[in-house]
Amino acid sequence: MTPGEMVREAARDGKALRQMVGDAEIVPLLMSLVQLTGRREYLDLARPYIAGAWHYLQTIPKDLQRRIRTDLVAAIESAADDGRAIVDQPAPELLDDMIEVAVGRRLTDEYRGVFRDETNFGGVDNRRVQWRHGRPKQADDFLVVVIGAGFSGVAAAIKLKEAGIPFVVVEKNPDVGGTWFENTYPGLGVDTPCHFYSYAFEPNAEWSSYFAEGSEILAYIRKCADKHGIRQHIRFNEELVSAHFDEAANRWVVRTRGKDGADHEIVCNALFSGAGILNRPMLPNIPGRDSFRGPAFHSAAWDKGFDPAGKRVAQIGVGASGIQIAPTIAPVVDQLYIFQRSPHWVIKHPLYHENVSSAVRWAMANIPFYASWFRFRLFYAASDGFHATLKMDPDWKHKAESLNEANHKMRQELIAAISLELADRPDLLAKAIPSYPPFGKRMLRDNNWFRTLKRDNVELVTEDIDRIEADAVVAGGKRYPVDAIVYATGFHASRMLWPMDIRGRGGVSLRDLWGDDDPRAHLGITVPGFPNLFLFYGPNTNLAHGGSAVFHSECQLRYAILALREVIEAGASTIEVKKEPFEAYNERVDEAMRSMVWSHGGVTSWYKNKKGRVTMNSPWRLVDYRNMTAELDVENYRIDGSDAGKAISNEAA
Ligand code: N01
Repeated sequence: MTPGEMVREAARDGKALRQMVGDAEIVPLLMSLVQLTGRREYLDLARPYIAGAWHYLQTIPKDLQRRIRTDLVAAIESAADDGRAIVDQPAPELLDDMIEVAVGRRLTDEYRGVFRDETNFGGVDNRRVQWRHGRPKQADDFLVVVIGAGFSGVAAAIKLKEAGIPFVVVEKNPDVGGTWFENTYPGLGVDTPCHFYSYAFEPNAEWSSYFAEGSEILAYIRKCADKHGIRQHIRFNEELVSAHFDEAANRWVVRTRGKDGADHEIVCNALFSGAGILNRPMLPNIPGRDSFRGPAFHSAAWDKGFDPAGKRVAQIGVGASGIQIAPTIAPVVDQLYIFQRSPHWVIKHPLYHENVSSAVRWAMANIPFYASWFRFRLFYAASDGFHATLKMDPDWKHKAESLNEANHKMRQELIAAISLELADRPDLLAKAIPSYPPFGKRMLRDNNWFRTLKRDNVELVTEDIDRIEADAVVAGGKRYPVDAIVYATGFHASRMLWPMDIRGRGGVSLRDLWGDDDPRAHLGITVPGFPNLFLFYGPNTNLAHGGSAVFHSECQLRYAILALREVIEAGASTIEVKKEPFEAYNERVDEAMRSMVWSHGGVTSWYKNKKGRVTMNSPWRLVDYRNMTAELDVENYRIDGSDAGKAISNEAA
């Protein structure tokens, strides 16, 4: 709906309008009011009471809240009555002030672009790439193969369709969703606020909670795929096995394998990888693993027929998956042994289990700009705010345990919170506090974790696992008899795109270039020698300070489509990043990473490869990465070949 349609709709039922505005969140309401009226004085009145972008960080007095709510109802009714056009974009200075009040901090100009991308004012997708002179005819003869129909692949399909570039998606599963389709473990959910962990171009007013369960996220991805009509472009149950670049033809030749074992070939111009990095389960090399006789499975391949009730279960691993599984199954199992190799930092979040009220959901759907401000506030709250505190201060005295004053303060606060939780269990306290600085490994949300550890039927085992036997896990010389084993042991993330065999110019494969675990790409997206190959969630693009992988995907996708626009409009065949900028970018990444927490010597994590290089994470703030990828740095690319008259069959699309 346009803002005009929204006000007319909202004003139709005055009683509902008053009631919902009476209960919805005050700061997004305030922003809607300022935007509808253009009156800045409300900002000045509220500014002193907003300390941050989470809603619990505002203390706007009740009488001021009443005034904002009453005036907003009046503004909506008057806009509906006089039918005047509503201005989508506030003037730049007013917008800067609004952003400052909304997030409780003055943001620099560099955030204006992110704001435009994320807020979608008036339903406009500001990341959308437009053809410069209308869609060129040669776009008909172009074909993109997208690997995977997870969050990135579905977005890629939607955006390629919108641009009118033919494509086909190859998906190994029978449905869309990627990791959200594959993971079905008990307690599955997201720990990034889902109003931000969703496409900016497809806001969802219906999220039932701030941090949705896995099934709701999967339903959202399915809904987006259906709404945009992309299912008919997806070849389900077909896995991409290999792809090689045919230099004579300037084409990618893709081989896929169906569930029936039959191989297929697709010839295409460009390859988009939405394969992700968290979908090849890693089982630990523990002696005797195969000798176990009971059910044993990875968290990402949960045995749906397994009923944990009354069983003795071993859970190996306490990462983001493990911390969701244990609290969910502990109440029903007979005994749960949790094997922890090293502790994670675990933090409480006041909204982690909170539902979104019906008034807020109504406001998102019916009050102009409300949803945009709601999203932007969450974007800021969950992203760059912490970044500066994750850099090592070279003069810091407590280098082993923290990085700088702010990080140290956070450490102390976390220890205080854990100590409170485990005050009556000093044995657990000693095992629960990590020695490395907060944020070194992925920060985990407290999902009743410490309470779970204290249960009578739960034991936290921190001795090294010696071996697995037919009916037990043996650790530190002690046998723990179990009926089932859950491996919450993570993924082969560093082995990016494995086990696919992707070969570029000269038959060189990504494995030749990257080795087993040292992936690199320009901006995490393009690789020299691999023309027209674009990676989403590629090297050094995982977000570990905060933020959302979906945000990065949308940045990468825009960049990839900008690159295709360059090739297609020029009537060329290929675009390929040059070696020098690729190397220079990776040097910049490594240089920036050296001072970030993830490089800390005391941390082991899936972010680092065997040599200790951080290959997974982005060292940048979200705003930096957005601004680096918002335009194509065309000078860093070679655009070659003429495709005139060389149309390929794109029947596959
Ligand atoms: O995997 P992990 P995950 N013996 O690699 C332990 C995303 N995600 O599936 O820390 C014993 O984090 C390992 O121990 P250690 C998110 O990005 C998000 O949990 O290496 N233990 C660790 O405890 C996340 O970061 C969400 O010492 C062994 C655990 O197994 C990523 O996915 C939910 C071992 C692995 O933890 C991966 O998370 C779930 C061995 N041989 C996942 N090998 C949400 O948004 C490994 N371990 C909520």
